[in-house]
Amino acid sequence: MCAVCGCSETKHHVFAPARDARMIKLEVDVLAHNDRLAAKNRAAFARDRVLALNLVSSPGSGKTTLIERTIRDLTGGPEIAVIEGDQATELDAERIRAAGARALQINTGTACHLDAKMIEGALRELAPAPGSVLFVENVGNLVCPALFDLGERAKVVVASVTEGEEKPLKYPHMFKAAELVLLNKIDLLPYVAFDPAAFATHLARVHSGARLVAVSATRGDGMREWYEWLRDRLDELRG
Ligand SMILES: Nc1nc2c(ncn2[C@@H]2O[C@H](COP(=O)(O)OP(=O)(O)OP(=O)(O)O)[C@@H](O)[C@H]2O)c(=O)[nH]1
Ligand SMILES: [Mg+2]
Repeated sequence: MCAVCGCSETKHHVFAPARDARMIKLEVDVLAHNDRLAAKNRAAFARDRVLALNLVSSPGSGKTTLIERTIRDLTGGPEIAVIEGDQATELDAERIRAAGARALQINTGTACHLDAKMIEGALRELAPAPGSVLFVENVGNLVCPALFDLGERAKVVVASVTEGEEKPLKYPHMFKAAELVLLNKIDLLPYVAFDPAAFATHLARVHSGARLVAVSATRGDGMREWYEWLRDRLDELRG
């Protein structure tokens, strides 16, 4: 019998063994080291008045599509540069360049997230212009990128209506870390079982301070509100 819930399945509840104290210490050290580098990146962004935003999501929620549209719609506005994070390929960086912005691709190999050191190296190469917007598209993953500060001004979660409205409850760390949540692909609402009101309730439960904007990066819904949010953040930075 399962020792946890009493069901008849002996292997129903399998927990990871308690982690060795040395492993936890290593994890704390890695994060502390990352935080120190992130503070350096943050100071560099502040000095150059670069608005750095860390876009995080599960794979395929529409981060690159949203950035592509933003670049095209804001042509003539603030300069936009992009750091792309993927385990492999240059595909997203190529899409960004085709949309008209400078982009640098980081391939993380087996790693599931970008870290502050990778951003520090990328900044040397990309050198975003003073007063510009820097989008960092993180590796598609709702878990690890929540832990790693990159020095960004804010994390922006791009969720989508094809992922299920319970995601804020299942991945609370990511949604807690986000200042803004863009709920993408709302053009698909007629075709999927997704309850936007329930999503908003779940988000408010894990992070009442997060702003929620419903968008469609392909059809254009809600993009004006996203651009207003961006302009407000740029105005804050310029003082
Ligand atoms: N219907 C619809 N499809 C969308 C929307 N935004 C993105 N897509 C589609 O979703 C798929 C994934 O989009 P991407 O922009 O590549 O997603 P991503 O988050 O960058 O993906 P990864 O970088 O692999 O994590 C593509 O087929 C897009 O065309 C949207 O607003 N509506
Ligand atoms: Mg992408």
